[in-house]
Amino acid sequence: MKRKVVALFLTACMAVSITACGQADDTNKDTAANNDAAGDDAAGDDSAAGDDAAGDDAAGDDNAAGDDAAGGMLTVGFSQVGAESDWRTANSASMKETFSEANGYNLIFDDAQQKQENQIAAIRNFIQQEVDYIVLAPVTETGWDTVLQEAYDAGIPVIIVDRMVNISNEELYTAWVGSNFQLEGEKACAWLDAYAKATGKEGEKLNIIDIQGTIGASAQIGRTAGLEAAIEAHDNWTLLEAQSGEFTQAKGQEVMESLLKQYDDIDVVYCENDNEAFGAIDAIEQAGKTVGKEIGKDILVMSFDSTNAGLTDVLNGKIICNTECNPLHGPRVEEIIKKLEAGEEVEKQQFVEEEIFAGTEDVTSIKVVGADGTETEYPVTTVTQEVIDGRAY
Ligand code: GYE
Repeated sequence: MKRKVVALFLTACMAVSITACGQADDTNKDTAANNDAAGDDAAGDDSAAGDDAAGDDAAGDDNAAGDDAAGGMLTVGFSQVGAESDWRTANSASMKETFSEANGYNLIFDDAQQKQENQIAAIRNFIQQEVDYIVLAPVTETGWDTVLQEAYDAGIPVIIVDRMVNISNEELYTAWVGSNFQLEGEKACAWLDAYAKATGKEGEKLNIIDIQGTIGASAQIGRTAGLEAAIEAHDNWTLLEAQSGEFTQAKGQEVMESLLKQYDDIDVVYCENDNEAFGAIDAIEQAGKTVGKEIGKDILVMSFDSTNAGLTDVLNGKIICNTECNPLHGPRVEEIIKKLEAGEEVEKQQFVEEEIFAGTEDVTSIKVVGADGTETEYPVTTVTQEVIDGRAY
């Protein structure tokens, strides 16, 4: 069984922890890796503006009058970013599984192929169809004011999931549920700091590469900010370069290949998701270098998400530290919708609890200092096959 992170992160707003309950997801890096690299989506549900090619929408069109009275079905329009990563595949599966017909929903699933313009078109289509709820997983934070105002004016509640929106009027969405991405970055860097100390390499110079996520996405903004703060705090840590790998394996590999030609003294590659890490590892090995655990000798690969394939690479010694990002948002969004249906108040923002995994036993826990100066301790789980088998994604 997996250990739950005990620490609860509190922001000025509030924090709610929700226990993940999920479904098995057996995607692996080979399937997810190549999906969005060329902008084409293997999942097949790449319909523009909500014509639910995934086949999981029985009632999208016959709900024009918002008639959830008919059979008590609720119509939910979900604008998904794309299918760029294993995380995203698990997230889509969670939403589809939760918002099934058997559970009383008509889900209109729209895959935007990582393009905001497709998401805006999908939301307009949902408004036209008079769906009961709009769920948006925004590709980037900015650019949502106009379309969310349109949804608001149409009286359709909008629930934001995963990444955040940055809008002038917070009233334009009803609730958000997702991860604290900056905390994820801070945890990863606290681990690296503790690992250097634990292995007697505290004062050694560390040359770091940041393979960033999609620029402007909350997951990129937070994880990059976590690293930048740690670099500021360590005189011996140098950021050689930060470049986007777009959260895909293909782009992660491409970026790493070019950086390996530029730098021959890379110590750490901080990949902002698992799929980028898979690509970076391939590039490093193809260049005749070794990924591993020894500072000063190997290239240490760090990652985020902790998907099944990501943790398998931790177990294999390829990724040294993997900070979890939990994609199982379906049940969380459903809980929000159920409360709204019952006329109950919902939290405006809900952060999910997450773990941190490592491929060594050198660091058993890390401490992160919050903005208010309080220190929180998080346990580090050493990855075993049992740990991997006990996880849902
Ligand atoms: O880490 C990455 C995905 O927004 C949290 O998006 C999500 C990120 C996740 O493509 O794998």
